[in-house]
Amino acid sequence: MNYQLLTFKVMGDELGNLISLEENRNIPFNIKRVYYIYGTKTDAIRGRHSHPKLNQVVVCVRGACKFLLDDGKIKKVIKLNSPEQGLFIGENIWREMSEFTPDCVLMVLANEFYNEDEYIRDYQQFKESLSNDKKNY
Ligand code: T46
Repeated sequence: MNYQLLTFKVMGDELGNLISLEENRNIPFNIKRVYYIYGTKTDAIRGRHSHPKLNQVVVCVRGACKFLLDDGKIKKVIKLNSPEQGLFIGENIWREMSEFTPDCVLMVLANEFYNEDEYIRDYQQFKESLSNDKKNY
């Protein structure tokens, strides 16, 4: 499946901790956009879409939540609860985020600007897009 859990280097000293994120170094793409998600209701389910042409790294800088990742064949649940880790999500992965703690803050780095036309928000369409992809090879 096109995802990876990245572990970042922490610069820690007696004052606290600092983590630096740099494009094409510890973030595996050019960074065009950063957004963050916070104040999510604890019973909310966000996401429920895929991206045919977007790479992202999600960092849970505070609190915790769960990511369900689905490539059409395999489903994987990942708990994010550390600012020292980043979840890389590549192309063609259906994602659903849930079980947000009240203090959860997700910071997301993306390799493209926001484009609503690039979202697939219907699961059946997501499955069809995967078989269309295969036909193109
Ligand atoms: C993803 C997961 C992890 C913008 O105007 N600009 C932006 O850059 C983004 C990301 C969203 N929006 C607007 C579109 C909607 O009106 O903000 C609203 C909420 O977006 P959405 O419902 O897509 O949020 P999530 O939490 O379901 O999904 C987001 C990202 O959209 C998505 O790419 O992978 O976080």
